[in-house]
Amino acid sequence: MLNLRTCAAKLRPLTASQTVKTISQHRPAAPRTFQQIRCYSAPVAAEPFLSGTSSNYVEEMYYAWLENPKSVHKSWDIFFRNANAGAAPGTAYQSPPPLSTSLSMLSQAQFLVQAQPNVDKLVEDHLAVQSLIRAYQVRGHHIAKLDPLGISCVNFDDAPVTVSPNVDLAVFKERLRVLTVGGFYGLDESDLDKVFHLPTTTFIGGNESALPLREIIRRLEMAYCQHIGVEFMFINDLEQCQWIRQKFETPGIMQFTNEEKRTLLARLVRSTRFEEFLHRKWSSEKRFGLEGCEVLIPALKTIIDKSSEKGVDYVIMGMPHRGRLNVLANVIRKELEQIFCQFDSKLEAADEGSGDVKYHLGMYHRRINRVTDRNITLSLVANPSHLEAADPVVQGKTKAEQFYCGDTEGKKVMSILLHGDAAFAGQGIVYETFHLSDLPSYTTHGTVHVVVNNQIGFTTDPRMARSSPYPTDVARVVNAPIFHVNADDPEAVVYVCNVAAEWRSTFHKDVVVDLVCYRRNGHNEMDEPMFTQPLMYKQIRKQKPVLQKYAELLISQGVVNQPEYEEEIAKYDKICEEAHARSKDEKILHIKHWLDSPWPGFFTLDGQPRSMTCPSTGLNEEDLTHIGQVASSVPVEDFTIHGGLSRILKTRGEMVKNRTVDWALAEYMAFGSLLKEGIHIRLSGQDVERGTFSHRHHVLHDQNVDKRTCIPMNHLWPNQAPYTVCNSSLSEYGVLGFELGFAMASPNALVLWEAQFGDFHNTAQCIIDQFICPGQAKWVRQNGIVLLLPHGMEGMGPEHSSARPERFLQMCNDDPDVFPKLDDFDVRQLYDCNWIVVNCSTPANFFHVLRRQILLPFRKPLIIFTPKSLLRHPEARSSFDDMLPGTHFLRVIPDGGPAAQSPEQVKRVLFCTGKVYYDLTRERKARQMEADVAITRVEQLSPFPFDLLQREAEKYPAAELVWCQEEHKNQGYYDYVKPRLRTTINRAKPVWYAGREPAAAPATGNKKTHLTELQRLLDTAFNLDAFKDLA
Ligand SMILES: Cc1ncc(C[n+]2csc(CCOP(=O)(O)OP(=O)(O)O)c2C)c(N)n1
Ligand SMILES: [Mg+2]
Repeated sequence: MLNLRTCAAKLRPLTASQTVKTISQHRPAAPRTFQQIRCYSAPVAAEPFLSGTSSNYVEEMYYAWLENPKSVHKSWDIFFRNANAGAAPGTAYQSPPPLSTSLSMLSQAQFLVQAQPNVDKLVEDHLAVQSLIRAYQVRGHHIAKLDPLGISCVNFDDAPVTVSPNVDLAVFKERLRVLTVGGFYGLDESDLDKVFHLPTTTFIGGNESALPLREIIRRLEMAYCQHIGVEFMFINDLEQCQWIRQKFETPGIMQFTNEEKRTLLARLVRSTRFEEFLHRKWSSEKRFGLEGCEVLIPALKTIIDKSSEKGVDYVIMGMPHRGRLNVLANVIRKELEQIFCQFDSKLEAADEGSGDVKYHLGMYHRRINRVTDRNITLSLVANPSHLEAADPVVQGKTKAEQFYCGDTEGKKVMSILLHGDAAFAGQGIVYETFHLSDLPSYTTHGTVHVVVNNQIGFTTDPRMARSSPYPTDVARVVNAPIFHVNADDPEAVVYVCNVAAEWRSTFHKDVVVDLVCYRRNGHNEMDEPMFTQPLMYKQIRKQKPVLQKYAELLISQGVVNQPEYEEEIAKYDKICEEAHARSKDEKILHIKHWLDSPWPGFFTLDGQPRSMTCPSTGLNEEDLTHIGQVASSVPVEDFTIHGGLSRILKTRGEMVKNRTVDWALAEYMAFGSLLKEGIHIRLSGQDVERGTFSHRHHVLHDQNVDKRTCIPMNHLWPNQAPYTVCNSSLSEYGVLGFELGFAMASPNALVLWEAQFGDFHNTAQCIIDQFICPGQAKWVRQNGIVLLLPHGMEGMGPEHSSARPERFLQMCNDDPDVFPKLDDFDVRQLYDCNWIVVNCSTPANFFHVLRRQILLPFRKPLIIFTPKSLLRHPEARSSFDDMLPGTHFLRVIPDGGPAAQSPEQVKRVLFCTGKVYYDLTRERKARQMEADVAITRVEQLSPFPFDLLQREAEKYPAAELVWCQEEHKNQGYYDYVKPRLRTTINRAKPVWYAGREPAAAPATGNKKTHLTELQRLLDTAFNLDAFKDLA
C-alpha cells in the first residue's frame, strides 16, 4: 500500500507553481543518458518475472496497452493498472477471472484499482502523456516540414504550425488528430500547465525528469516536427530506438559552432558554383546537375568526415547520374581539369575499348581527410545507365576490401550508396541488395544510403511512381532507421548525416538519409520540365537557392559578412577557371585514369600484362592425390556425417585410388591447388555448399551437433589461402552483382557465381549485359568472375534445360567473318576477347579452365555451361594423366578413335559441344560407324578456336561438316558456330545442321517428346544421306 501511495503521488499532475526543482529532489537530476538496459515505467520493471525474452513481450504489450487498454487481455489490463498505480513488486498481478466469472471474483480482481478513486484519472493522464510522446516518436515525421517547396504529397498535414512557447491546444488537437488517430487521450486545455513525469523512453527532459505538458509538446515539436522527420519506431531493438531518441530529443543537441557553419557554407559554395561553372561553359551539355540538392556535397562530406573520425579509411561509393560530376569534383576530389576535359569532344581516347559517357565513369583516389587529418581512400564505382544496378556491385567490392584487410566488423572499410527517389522505390535490386545486408557472407556491416529525393523521376510524379508514402520505405524491411530531412536546411542535413555515420559505426547496420529537395532544371539540362510539372516548376522558379538562403542566415547571425562570402565564391570560381585553362592542354583522354579498382602490381606500370603466356595448368601427382584424399575424408575429430555422404566420400576415395576424377573432384582439384598458391576462392550462389545436384558437399554437417560444420577445403595446406563457399539469398541480380563487385577488388582471387539452373541467370541479365560483357570496353576494368551455369536437355521441361548459350555467344566480340591473324591463339585470342565461353565435356578440361583463369596474365570473365546428368555419368571421368604437369586446357578435343586413324575415309565430321557428345558416341557405336563419322568437341566456344578447327576440317578432306546440338536450331550454338566454321574453311563447304527444329520454348514439357526429338537428331547426325538433296 505504501508503494501504491508513493506512486500515485508521483503520478499526480503537479501544477506549474510546483517547480521542477521540487520534483528533482525526489528524483536525482542526473542527465538522461542513454541506458543500455531495457526500461519500462519503474513499477512494471520491478516485477521479478520480467527478465530475458519475456520482458520484450511484456514491453510490446505494455505499449499496446498504453495506446488502448482494451487491446490486451483483461488480466494484463489489471496488472498494468495496478503496477502503474504503484502496487509493490509481485502484487500487481491478479489471477485472471475464470471463464464463468463470478461477480465477486471480478470485483476482487479489480480491488486495487477501485480502492483508489483518484488513481484512474491520474493513471489516464499519465498514460495520455506517455501516449502523446510515443505518438510524436512514431508519427512526428508525418507533419515535419520536409518539403522545401511545401507541395509534397507525403506531407501528412499541409498546414504546418509554427511552434512557440505559447502552445495553443486547439491547434495541437488538430495536429494530434493526425498523430494519434484517436484524439487527444482525454487531455484538455486545463492540463497544459500541469507537470508530468517523463517516461524513460524519452530524452526531451534533458536534465529534468518532469515538465509541464505545454513544454513537453513544444519539445516534441522541436524534435520531431521541424525539418527532420525521423522514422525509426518500427525498429525492434529497444537499445537502438533509445539511441535515436537521444540523438534527436535531447534539448539543444543540434548546435553548430561558427567554424562548423563556415565550413558548411564553403562546401555549399563549391557545390553550387561548380554547377554554375559547368552551366556557363557548356550550357548545352548534359551533366545531370545537382541544382536543387546542392546540399548533397556537404552531406556526403559530413558522412565521410565522421566515419573517418571513427576509424574508416576506405569508402566505396555507388551513385546514379544526378550530381555525379559534382561528387567527383568536390567529394572525391578528382582533378577539375580531368573533369573539364571530358567536355571537350575533340579529345582522342588513348585506351583500348569503347569508353563511356563522363557521368558513368568511376574513380579511385587516396588523400588526406582535412577534417580528421587521416588518410582516406575514396572509390566511386563505374556504373551503367541502369539505375541501382551498381548497388550490389558496390557491396561486393566493399566486402572484398574488408575481407582482404581483415576488417571483419566493417570498422575500416564502408560503403555509401546514393539513390534517386524514383529509382530507390521502383527498382527491385534495391530490395535484393538490402536483403544481403545482414547475411554473414555478404554483410558489409552497414551502408549509409543517401536519397536525392527531388520528388520527381524524369517526368513522373511520386504519386504515379510508387505506392508507398516515402521513396525510402523499402529500407524498413531491414530495420534501417530513415532520416528524412528538408534539404533547404543545411544544418539539419549535416546533423542527420553525422547521426547516420555514428549509427553505422555504433550498430554496423544500414541507415537511410532522405534528402527531400527539388530539381531546379529539367531531367537534364536540355529538358523542359514545364511540359509536365507546370505548377511544381512555377514554385521552383520562386525558390531561393539554398546557398543564398544559408549565406543570408549566417550573415544575419554575424557568422560571416558579405565580403567574406563573396571572397569565398571568387576563390572557388578562380580555381575552376584555372583548371579549365589547364584542361585545354589535355590532348588525350585516358579512361584508365577513371579506374575504380586499380590492381597495382598485377600489370606493368603502363597497365599492360606482365607476359603474354600461360604456364601449364597441370598439377603434380602428389598434390592431386593429397587434395583427393582430403576431399574424401572428414578432416576433424569426433564429427559424424550422414551415412549417405559417407558413401559418397568413399566413392571419391576409390576414384582417387584409381587416379580418376569426376566433375566434383575435378573442381576440388582446381580449387585446392589454387588455394595452395595463395589464391582466395569464393563460390557463391543458391545452395552451392552442397550443390543443387548434391554432388559437391563442400560443407559437412555434424549429424549430432546443431550448426557444427566442417569445410575440408580449408584443411588442405598449412599456409593456404582461405576458401569461402556460401549459400546465397534467393536472388540472382543482387548476388551476381555482389560477386562481380567482389571480383573487382583483387586479381588474385577466383570468384565464382553458380546459378541454381543456368536459365535463372536471366533475372541477373542487367549485370551480364551492362557489366560483365562490356565492362572492360566501357571502363578499362578487367574482371575474372566465373559463371557456372548448369545446362543441358534432360527431359525436365522448358525450364531448367537451357542456360541460353545463344545469348552469351551473341555478345562475343570476335568477328565471325575474319580469320584472326595471330601467332598465338592460346593466349592472345583470350586477351582480345570480351569474355570466354566454354562448355567442357570432361572433368579434366573443367579443372584446367578453372586454373587457367588464374594463371593467365590478365583477367576475363568466364562463362561455363556445366553439366547435370554428366555429374554422375560413368564415362564423364578423367584420368590423373590428363591433369599432370605439361597438360593444359583443350580448346578442341579431336576424335581419337578409328576415324582419326584413317581420316581420308571419314564421310562426316560432327562438330559438337558439351553433353551431346556422349549421346553421339553411344549412337555411333551402336551403328558401328566409328570409322565413318568423326566427332570433334568444341570445348571453348568463344573466342572461337579458328586455328584448331581449321586443322580438324583439313584432316578429313572427304567429309561433310555438320554442327550437331541438342538445343533448338534458333538456340544453342548454331548461329554462332556456323559462320565461324565457314570462315575457317574459307567457305569451301556447307556446314549442315543436326539438331532440334526452331522453337519458342527451350525444351518440351513432355518426356516422351523429348526422347523422340533426341532420337530424331541422332538419326539425322548419322544418316549419311540426310543432306544429299540439299547440297
Ligand atoms: C533501370 C532504369 N530504367 C530507366 C532508366 C531511365 N531513366 C534515367 S533517369 C530516370 C529517372 C530517375 O529518377 P530518380 O531516380 O528520381 O532520379 P533523378 O533523375 O530524379 O535524380 C529514368 C527513368 C534508367 N536509367 N534505368
Ligand atoms: Mg528524382
